[in-house]
Amino acid sequence: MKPFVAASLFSLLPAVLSKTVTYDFNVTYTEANPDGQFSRRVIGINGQWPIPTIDVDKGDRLIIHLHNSLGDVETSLHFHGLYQNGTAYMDGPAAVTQCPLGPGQSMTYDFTVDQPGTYWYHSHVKGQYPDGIRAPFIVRDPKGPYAGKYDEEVVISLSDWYHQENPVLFSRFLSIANPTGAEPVPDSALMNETQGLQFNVKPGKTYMVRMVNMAAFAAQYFWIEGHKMNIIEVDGIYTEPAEADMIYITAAQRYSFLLTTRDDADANFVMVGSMDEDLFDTVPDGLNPNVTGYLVYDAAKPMPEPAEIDAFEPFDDFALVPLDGEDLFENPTYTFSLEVMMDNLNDGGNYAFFNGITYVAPKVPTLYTALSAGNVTMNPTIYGRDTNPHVFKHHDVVELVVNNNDPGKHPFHLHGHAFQLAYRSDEDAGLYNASDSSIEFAKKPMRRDTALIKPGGNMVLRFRADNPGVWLFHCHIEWHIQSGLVATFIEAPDVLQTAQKIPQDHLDVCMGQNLATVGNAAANDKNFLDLTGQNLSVPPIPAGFTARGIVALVFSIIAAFLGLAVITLYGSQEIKQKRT
Ligand SMILES: *[C@@H]1O[C@H](CO)[C@@H](O)[C@H](O)[C@H]1NC(C)=O
Ligand SMILES: *[C@@H]1O[C@H](CO)[C@@H](O)[C@H](O)[C@H]1NC(C)=O
Ligand SMILES: *[C@@H]1O[C@H](CO)[C@@H](O)[C@H](O)[C@H]1NC(C)=O
Ligand SMILES: *[C@@H]1O[C@H](CO)[C@@H](O)[C@H](O)[C@H]1NC(C)=O
Ligand SMILES: *[C@@H]1O[C@H](CO)[C@@H](O)[C@H](O)[C@H]1NC(C)=O
Ligand SMILES: *[C@@H]1O[C@H](CO)[C@@H](O)[C@H](O)[C@H]1NC(C)=O
Ligand SMILES: *[C@@H]1O[C@H](CO)[C@@H](O)[C@H](O)[C@H]1NC(C)=O
Ligand SMILES: [Cu+2]
Repeated sequence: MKPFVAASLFSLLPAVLSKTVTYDFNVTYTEANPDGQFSRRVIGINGQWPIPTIDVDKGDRLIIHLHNSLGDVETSLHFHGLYQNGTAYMDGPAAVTQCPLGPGQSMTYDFTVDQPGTYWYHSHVKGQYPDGIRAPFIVRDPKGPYAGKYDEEVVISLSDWYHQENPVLFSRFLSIANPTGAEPVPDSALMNETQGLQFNVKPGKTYMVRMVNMAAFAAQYFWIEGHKMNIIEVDGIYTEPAEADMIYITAAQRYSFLLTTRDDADANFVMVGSMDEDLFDTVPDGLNPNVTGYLVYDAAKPMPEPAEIDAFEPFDDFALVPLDGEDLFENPTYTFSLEVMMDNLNDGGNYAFFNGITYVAPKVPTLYTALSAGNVTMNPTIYGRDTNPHVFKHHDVVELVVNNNDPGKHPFHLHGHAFQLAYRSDEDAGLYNASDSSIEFAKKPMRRDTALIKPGGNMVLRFRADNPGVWLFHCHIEWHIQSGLVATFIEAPDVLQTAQKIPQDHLDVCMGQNLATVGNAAANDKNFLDLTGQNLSVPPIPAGFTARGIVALVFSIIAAFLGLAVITLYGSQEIKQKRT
């Protein structure tokens, strides 16, 4: 589908030509079979899947008219990695910066894109994008630092794929029948939402490959046999060139690299994406973690098989240096830590927590609370206990320590910013120790919007609170969003009140569903400090019962039903416990 494009001249800047790019997106169900194994219902746009890649130039205004024709469920769009500086209400997460778009409703996203790079967009209603509503979002930069260093640009996405729809998998995942919180394992890996992708290249050319991982869950190792990748951008930030044989790209991360082709067209080469099986509690029999594509020099020649590899040794993104050479921000003015853990609540489900809080959406979108709260807007209480609110003052230098008390890997994402990854520990380093003088921060840290924390490790992120708005911080494994690994950062809400106003059509979305647009997290607009009736999580397991007890109980019930054969089977599969 061709977007409607209207050129317009900024009258004050006659030298700059910017344009308006308009899309009409009608969200509909359709059918697809991207791995060739199973045809299923997917969420598409205008009856198509994969959904369109958004393609704009830096400086363009983007207008998306979104209509929800799903009939039974809500939707929304989030533009992953865009700062939405001055337009916080266009960020998209439901119950955070807008009400969810109900069946039959319409709304418009309208903002200027003033940052170059490789992004993606997806629904930010819990659990929805794995069912298909996800695509790259490219912001070209004809005057950028690497312009002229390559002949062509090309997008390649990676993703994972489930044969079952998310609501079905989710009800099994977060239930007493799954006390260890084992995440559903994808059925296959995809490249550009398909398998066997052919990328036609010419010899002796340089391509800028923009790679996006749009997975629900799986990180992938990626490599191209016989070729090197020269990394120049991560998550919208240009880097000094860095040569890599293999990259590791978590859900939601992006890498752009220059790929220089060989001088002859004597053979074709494989491109391999391989899902990181460490993420899976058990690897189902017959799972193929790989997706193969081809660098096609000559379509008449054979498409080769991938070679076996001994070990995955990807490039370490901590070693990247931003091209602008920005120094580590010094002297943080707001320091805090988030402790990651998983535990069972009283319904037996295995939830995810930051500092003992598992996220529950408020009754009023948090941004709307900030704008309606008058002089109590800086008080975190009004945003509700289980939105896990943290309020920053304008221009705070924020230092966020994340301690991973969980044996899993998590790709953490911050909306509204690219943070500096000041420090990242090795696996099992334990809690971050600020007084340990052997810990060295990066002097010119890589900035990105999604970073992997290692199992049992920690990391230190810094950013400046120079973008008033309400920004989520969450794990980008969709299962963990759904089980609550989300915190809400409310940045300079006092400044926000004087600078930003919610568009009427966004307010109408709430009103059309009788949802409040003012008030605290409990929708109380008379007394913002009274949170009576706020949405809260399932309560903890009563004292005397332990999570381990529940696990034991459930397994003994299963055993009683299914007999000894099952116990033997589980025992031999080596189930990784989420916690001890
Ligand atoms: C959206 O698509 C549905 C299904 O094809 C169609 O019935 C409906 O008229 C479309 N709505 C808009 C606003 O385009
Ligand atoms: C991958 O898909 C995108 C559209 O999403 C397309 O622009 C691109 O050319 C495809 N890549 C290759 C190598 O075909
Ligand atoms: C996945 O690809 C790697 C690299 O080619 C290979 O070593 C491994 O055996 C493959 N796994 C499967 C199940 O095909
Ligand atoms: C919060 O409360 C409202 C109103 O009672 C309810 O409709 C909504 O589903 C609740 N949301 C969550 C996430 O519990
Ligand atoms: C906040 O505003 C309320 C009502 O607008 C007023 O009564 C109160 O004194 C104000 N509090 C402060 C600390 O300014
Ligand atoms: C933190 O580091 C300091 C300095 O090396 C050390 O004395 C202290 O024991 C460490 N604390 C913990 C909890 O490991
Ligand atoms: C937002 O814009 C202001 C200038 O209007 C700038 O100072 C600030 O750095 C920007 N923040 C981000 C995250 O882009
Ligand atoms: Cu996670």
